[in-house]
Amino acid sequence: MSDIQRTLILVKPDAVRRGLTGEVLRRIEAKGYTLVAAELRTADDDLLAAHYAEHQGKPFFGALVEFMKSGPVLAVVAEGQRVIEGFRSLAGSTEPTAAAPGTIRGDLGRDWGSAVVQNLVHGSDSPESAAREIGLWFPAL
Ligand code: RTP
Ligand code: MG
Repeated sequence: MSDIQRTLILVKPDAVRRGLTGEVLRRIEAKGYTLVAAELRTADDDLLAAHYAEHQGKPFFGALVEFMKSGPVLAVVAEGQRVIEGFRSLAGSTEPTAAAPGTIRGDLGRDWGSAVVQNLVHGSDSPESAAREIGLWFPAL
């Protein structure tokens, strides 16, 4: 059954700083997904509070926002059959030390001893999240 989706991907500030933007885009394209939009920008508190609304009040929330605005992120919309699940699979599990080799986080991430987990990429986790997040980052889409 056709289930063409869009997902919101963020190449986080740690990945941009390390020069891994091209590598992340390469993996998305090599998997066969289509890039629909991409923009390099530095997020502000309002955008991040909305993006991470589900994490407000958690102990790591402040450190997460500080990390996410510590430099530019590349916001990307990718499209394809089951791309939401597919990109989460490419990204690997949240914690880079435990993430499986072969995934973005497992191959390219590690624990740096920072206040919050730095794990290179974000990907929407459901169709509802994708619609909400694409609306936040790319209101014109
Ligand atoms: P993301 O939303 O960024 O794609 O990552 P995720 O779904 O794998 O993880 P999520 O649970 O949504 O958490 C969002 C981001 O918050 C940071 N985090 N730190 N215990 C911690 O220190 C902790 N838990 C989460 C990570 O940067 C995670 O990606
Ligand atoms: Mg998440």
